[in-house]
Amino acid sequence: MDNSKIKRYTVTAALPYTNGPVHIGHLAGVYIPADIYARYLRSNKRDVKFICGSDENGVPITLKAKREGITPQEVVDKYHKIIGDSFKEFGVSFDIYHRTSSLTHHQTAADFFETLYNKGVFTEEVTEQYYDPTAKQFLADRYITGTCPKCGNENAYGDQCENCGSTLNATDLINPKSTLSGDKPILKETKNWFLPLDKYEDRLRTYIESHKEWRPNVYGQCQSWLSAGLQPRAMTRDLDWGVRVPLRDAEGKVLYVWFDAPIGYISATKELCNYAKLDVWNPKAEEYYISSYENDKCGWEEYWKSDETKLVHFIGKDNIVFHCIIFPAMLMAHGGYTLADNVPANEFLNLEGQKISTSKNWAVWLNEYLREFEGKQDVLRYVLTATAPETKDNDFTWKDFQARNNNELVAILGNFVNRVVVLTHKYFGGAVPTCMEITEVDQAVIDELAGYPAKISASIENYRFREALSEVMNVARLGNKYLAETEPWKLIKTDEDRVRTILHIALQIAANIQILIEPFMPFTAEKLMKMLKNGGHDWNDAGTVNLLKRGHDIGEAVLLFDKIEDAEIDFQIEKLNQSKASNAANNVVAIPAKENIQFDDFSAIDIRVATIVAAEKVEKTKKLLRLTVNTGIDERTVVSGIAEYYKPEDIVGKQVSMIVNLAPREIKGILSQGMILMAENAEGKLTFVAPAEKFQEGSIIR
Ligand code: B3M
Ligand code: ZN
Repeated sequence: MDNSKIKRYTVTAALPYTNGPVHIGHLAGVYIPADIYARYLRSNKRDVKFICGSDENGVPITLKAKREGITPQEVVDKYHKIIGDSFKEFGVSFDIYHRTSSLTHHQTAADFFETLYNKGVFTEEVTEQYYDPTAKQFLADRYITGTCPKCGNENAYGDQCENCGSTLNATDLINPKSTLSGDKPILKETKNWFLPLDKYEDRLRTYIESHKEWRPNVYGQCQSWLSAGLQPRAMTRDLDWGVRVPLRDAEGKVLYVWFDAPIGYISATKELCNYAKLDVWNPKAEEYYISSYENDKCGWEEYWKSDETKLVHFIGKDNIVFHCIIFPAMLMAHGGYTLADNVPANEFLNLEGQKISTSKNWAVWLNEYLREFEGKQDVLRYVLTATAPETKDNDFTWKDFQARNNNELVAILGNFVNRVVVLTHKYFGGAVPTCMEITEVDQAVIDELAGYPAKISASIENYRFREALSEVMNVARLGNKYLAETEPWKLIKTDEDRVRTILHIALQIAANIQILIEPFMPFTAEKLMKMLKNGGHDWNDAGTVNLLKRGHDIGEAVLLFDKIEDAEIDFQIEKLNQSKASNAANNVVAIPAKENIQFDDFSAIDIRVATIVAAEKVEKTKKLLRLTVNTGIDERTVVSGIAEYYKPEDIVGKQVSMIVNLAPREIKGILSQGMILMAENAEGKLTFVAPAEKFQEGSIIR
């Protein structure tokens, strides 16, 4: 897009599902990068609308409601507030945080669908879907469980088996059951409306290929979708929660959540532009649709239907196809809409080496973080930006969090600002000193400082926020280096005028940091503004050394950051370990029982109580121990794959359960004469199966 033509920006952030709180993965993946970009634009006096809201439709919300015995509206009302509050507390500066259960959204989405329908865009297809005759309802995939045809897991869902990871069609399931009534569902015909994505394939390919500047992970995923060939996709569902399909013969059907959700960006913009201040939608009410509503010129259209508008979608990588293929196809079909100029999707953030998981409570929840690290929102914003998964998945660890706070924020940024302010008060009563004679050293610092705003702008405008933030930190490093080289605390005794110049320039560096850091760490910028009493400056003022006039009184020194102690980090790590432990304890091992055997099959196995009398590692292997075991019948050698869980010296004397009539076999050159029974949990951890009390070796286990 020709940047000279851009008059305004529409910046959207993915609408979080309102079936749970948000965690650091959401912040790192979507909301902090989006906020940095929007704040930067504002600081550059650009016209920007920063749009987000709760994604309140879809099956996950109805499942949550069913599980909690409440209505979907009650679920979304609860989490819309929790999520909205979290974003506010972290300084994510949306211009509006709307919601897709609102009437404005329902009308906007229904209107959009109707426009496509009236243009004959959709194809109508009758397909067979599972229907629960007891609940009198068609069943979405997640409402059907049954036996996985691939691995036998009896709790597979209609769309996926969580045990073996297979993607399934509901009709693949063996013995399908409805989760609503528990009864066997029947296949029943139903009509849905399909968006013929295949018909937009060429236009989409032209659109995508015109954006070779997109991040490789985004561009590549789009190309692979296109080269696989696009298929028609159903844009309606047989559900009772969501935006009702505005057609006479569509009773009991709603818009597919990924059809209405991106339209949520548009309805939020309408709401923001005072499209119509209407009450929050209440599905219990009878007056479902206001039959007509004015298509007013409130300005929202400039943000969605103008080639002078730059549209940027901030999302996580699992939303790429919806924002780069399906939503653009919808906009193309509708006509008149601007297509996204960029979709800087982040990869995923892991936590202590494992995927963040809501269901396993393996996450750092924002509301908990705020409680335990009060006032430290910017520390998390800093760490999540400095380690952002911009081009590949990355890992958040509490030790790294602590190190970056203590060694970067406290030691570099906080330390520089504190020294400058303290010295200004100590030597000049808190007034900005006059800049006397400029030396070569001073000029070099002034010249280097002048180059940072453009450098940081270039990184931000290209969505490289990690790089941009490290450049901001380099300004603080420049300040520290300047003080270390000039040592004003020594010069003050002999050359007061020199110290005036040094502190004058150092204070300007601090004032520049206040401007440059604001998009990343707004709370710190606020503290700096109060400390330097430096208001009214924006990005265009950065890079100069006359932000604070001589004689200007600055405020008292306030520490920008404080050290995070080991105990605070140990507490967080322990909390995660407890999650892991409770997951393991509660996690019913989803591995299904094997095929039934006859009693005789079992009784052929001879299992005895035995005692380990010696143990050693098997050379050149990671997993194997060589055990000498007293079986009560004889002493045997057994090779066992437990070296990653047990040290040889820790298990001598341990009683175990051992199969003694297993044919001997050679393992790594050692004849292993039997098998020690081990239990393995969901995390793959092994433990011995031993008698509850000391027992005679050779006792038979039956
Ligand atoms: N609700 C977020 C998700 O997939 C999804 C984004 C909608 S943006 C229009 O977690
Ligand atoms: Zn399976």
